[in-house]
Formats: sequence, structure tokens, C-alpha cells
Amino acid sequence: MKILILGGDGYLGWPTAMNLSAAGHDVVVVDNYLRRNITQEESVEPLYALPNLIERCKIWKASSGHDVVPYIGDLQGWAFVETVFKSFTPDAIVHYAEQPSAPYSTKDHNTARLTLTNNLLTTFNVLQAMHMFCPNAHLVKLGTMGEYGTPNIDIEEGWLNVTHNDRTDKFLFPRQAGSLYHTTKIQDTDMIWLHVRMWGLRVTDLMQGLVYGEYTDENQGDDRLLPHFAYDEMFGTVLNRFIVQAIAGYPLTIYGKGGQTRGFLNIKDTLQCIKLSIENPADQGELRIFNQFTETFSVNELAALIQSAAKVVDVDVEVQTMENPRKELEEHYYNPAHTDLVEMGLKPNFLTEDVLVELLQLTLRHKDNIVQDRIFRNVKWA
Ligand code: USQ
Repeated sequence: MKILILGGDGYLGWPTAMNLSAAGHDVVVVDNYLRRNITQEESVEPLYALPNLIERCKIWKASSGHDVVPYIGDLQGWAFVETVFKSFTPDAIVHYAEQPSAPYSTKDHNTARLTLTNNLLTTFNVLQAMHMFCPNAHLVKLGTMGEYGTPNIDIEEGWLNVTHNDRTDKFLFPRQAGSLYHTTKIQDTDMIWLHVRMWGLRVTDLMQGLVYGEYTDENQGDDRLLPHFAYDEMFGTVLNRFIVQAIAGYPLTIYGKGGQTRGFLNIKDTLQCIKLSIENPADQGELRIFNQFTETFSVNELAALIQSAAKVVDVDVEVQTMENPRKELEEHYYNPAHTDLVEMGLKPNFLTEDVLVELLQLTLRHKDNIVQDRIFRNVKWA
């Protein structure tokens, strides 16, 4: 298939590009280096430096023989979008091209505005381009489990049957996010649903949990092909942050009571889910929604797992409970369904001690790069 990956330089975009090209697909990647530029501006660069997207494509070609073709540009610009879609006309599009940090989206007016305009305008342009240039293509859009928030009822996979005054209909499951970033993902879903109904587009919207890990089948043995490893308060997610904090001798930063519970998955499982979705596409005029995670943990449970795994590499880890900079429930009910992708063939890679030890060892190799003041800057939700 001809597959276009938007956000191809990102934590998930680059591993997806290698994985799908290794599977024999014809892959084009697009990126404007938004995340690289923001992390430089904010002085929160990842644990190790990595080649840029053009260099990565050359390294991958030399080691695997597979072509991945890079386009560098901003998908908010219509002329650029037209060029990409007219020259490639994809069968499938994987859309990761968004500002992905909740704390960054709440930092100040400029960062909130950038998140809103970047995420919504990019999704809007992708839908317009599909309608004009490739109406039969399948869009695989990365949403987030954070769209649902933490309601006091079971979370279904995307949809809910509602009976009201003796009549029944199916609606998008109620969404109530906890940050502006997560809200842009809800707005994306709503905009996609409109265009599926209006134009008969085919779309899979993946409500993804928190992804952890660095290693995939394609990057073993060549660190230049790893995804970036963010550990700062804005772009690092909780598990990767705790791994780096453990190695840095920084007490694990548990926000509030630590009962916040989320869905998690290994980066290898993200790749499986994307491939399964692409190779078994949604129907024309269908918005298919899957909850993409394999297991749930509270922040306290994660901290305990990392404390225990760190003993294997002879590191003692302290934890600290700190005032929560976010506005979120710290103890709540959480029971989201997640069976559809397993029924399609997903074979989960669970969070074992071996997986944690592998990440701790990778971090130990780069310990001297850790900058302590990137770990916590207290970006408040207020
Ligand atoms: N947390 C801590 N200590 C930390 C960092 C986070 O206790 O040092 C807590 C947060 O308060 C929150 C939970 O851990 O309750 C998760 O926070 P996070 O920063 O790891 O993840 P989040 O902001 O929810 O967003 C991340 C990604 C986002 C993706 C989302 C999936 O940045 O792109 O959409 O995970 S989900 O969380 O399922 O919505």
C-alpha cells in the first residue's frame, strides 16, 4: 500500500515509518519539526540527540534497503498539503501530526493558541485533501484515551447506545478532557465524524493510552534509529519520566495522591495496532473507534514497579508525593473496554520487569546527559 505518515519525525511517527516500510509498504513521511523546535525553545531537549528526519531516512535505507521518502513542511499550509497529496495519492494516511503535550498546551496564551490552531487546522486540511485527492483512502487518526477523561461509568470503545424517553440511538461516547491538548483531540474526533457523514470518508480513530519504551524490531542495534526519549515535565510522559528520575537520583514525582489511573501500552504494540488498522481498513462512510492500550496502572503502582526494577541495576529509588500542578481526579473509577484490537489480532507486550530494566539500562548509558532542571518546572493547569 502507499502510506503517508504525518508527524513522521515523532516518537511514534518514525518507528511507524520503519515498521511499515519493513513490511513492504511504500512510505512517505511528513514533518515540520514542531516538537524539535519547541523543545529547543523551551530548553527541554530529550535524553539523547538524534539525526534529523532526512538523515534518519538515509540511515534506514543503508541498514535495511527500504526507502522512506521525507517531505519537510507545515500541514497548516494548504499549498504544501496539496503538493504532498497530489504527488503521492496515498491508500492510507497515519495522522500523528499534532502538538502532543498537555502541560505545554496549558502553559500560556501562546502555547495554548499554537496547540489549538496547529492541531485543528492540520486535521481540517487532511480531511479536505482526502476529499479532493484520495476519497477512497483510509485515515488512521491518533486520538487519545484522555478524550474520555475519568467518568464514573465504564468507558466503551468510542460509542454509546443511549435510551431516552423510550427511544434508542448511538452516539459518540461522552468526552470530557482534562487539558486543552486533549480537548483538541475531541474537537478532531467531532470534525472527523462530520466529514465521515458528509463525504463518506473511511476513518479509524485510535484512542491511545500512554506509550512507553524505545525499542522496536527495526531499531535494535542502532541507537541512531531510536525514537526520542523525552523526560521533561512537558513532553515526557509519566513512565519514561520515572525511569530517568530513578537513574538521576531524583525522587519520583508523584502528583497529588497518585491514584490517577491510565491505560498504557508498549511502543511495539502501537506499531501492531497501526498495522492491524491499516491492513483491515474501516468501510467507506465508517468512523471506527478503538481503545488502544493493553493494561492500566495508577501512578503509585508505576512508581512501585520502577522502584522494584531499579534494584536489578543496583539503584535505590525514592518517591515523593507533591502538590499536583494539574486539575484532575486523584482517586477515581476507571474501567475502559479494550477488546476490539485484541480480537483483530493484537498480541500485547506487557510491562514486565525485563522491559523496565532494559529502559533503565538504556538510561544509565546516557546518565551524563540528564539535566536536572528539565525534570520539574511546575507548569500549572491554572
Ligand atoms: N504524572 C505524575 N507525575 C509526573 C508526570 C505525570 O504523577 O511526573 C501523572 C499526571 O498527573 C497524570 C498521569 O501521570 O495523572 C499521566 O500524565 P502524563 O504526563 O504521563 O500523560 P498525559 O498528560 O495524560 O498525556 C500523555 C501524552 C498525550 C497522550 C496521553 C494519553 O502526552 O499525548 O494523549 O498521554 S492518556 O493519558 O491516556 O490520555
